[in-house]
Amino acid sequence: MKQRALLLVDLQNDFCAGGALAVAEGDSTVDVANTLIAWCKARGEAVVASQDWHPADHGSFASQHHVEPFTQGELDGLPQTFWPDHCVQHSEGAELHPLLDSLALDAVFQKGENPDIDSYSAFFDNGHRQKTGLDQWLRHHEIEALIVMGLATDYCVKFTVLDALQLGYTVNVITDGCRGVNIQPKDSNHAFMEMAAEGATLYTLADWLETQ
Ligand code: VGL
Ligand code: ZN
Repeated sequence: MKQRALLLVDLQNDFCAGGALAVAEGDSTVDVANTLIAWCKARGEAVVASQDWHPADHGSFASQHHVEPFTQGELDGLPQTFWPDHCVQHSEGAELHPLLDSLALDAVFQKGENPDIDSYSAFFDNGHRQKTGLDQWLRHHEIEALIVMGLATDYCVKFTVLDALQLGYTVNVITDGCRGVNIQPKDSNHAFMEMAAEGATLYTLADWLETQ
């Protein structure tokens, strides 16, 4: 069996109820995460997380451009959705969800620190110009397969999964551990279809636990 890790994407206060960029039912993913954490730990598998971690003047913030949140524009030559200010470094909104079993995390990889470019994927910025330490860490631990879940389905989960596939990882996505922004109502469905088309395998938590 290939060495495997659980990768929890952006389970942060700002994407949950009351947060600056709250996604519907974002909080409901935390129970799924804690179940998977316990399941992985019991098998000696690694558990890692990503954390959106922006400076207060990040270029993805609508406030920096004096436009309405959720409008489209451009940042450093790339198409960009402008977001409400969110996950500002050291703010409460940037913290991992308080009910997440954070003590179980073997490593946390921050992303989105460069104000000039957004960084949805836990592996690279949106221009694939810079890498986080995630790929190195996984290689160092000889991990070849991932279980991925988190927030938000249509942005950070999707781009993390697509990059992981491109980097050669086997990727399993736990769909009920994900929730999306859904600027367009079907964005999350389309994101799951795209992940599957590129080679990810989709499971509900129940299916995963039953079939492994
Ligand atoms: C995310 C929008 C902006 C995410 C992060 O975690 O999916 N989405 N920053
Ligand atoms: Zn962000």
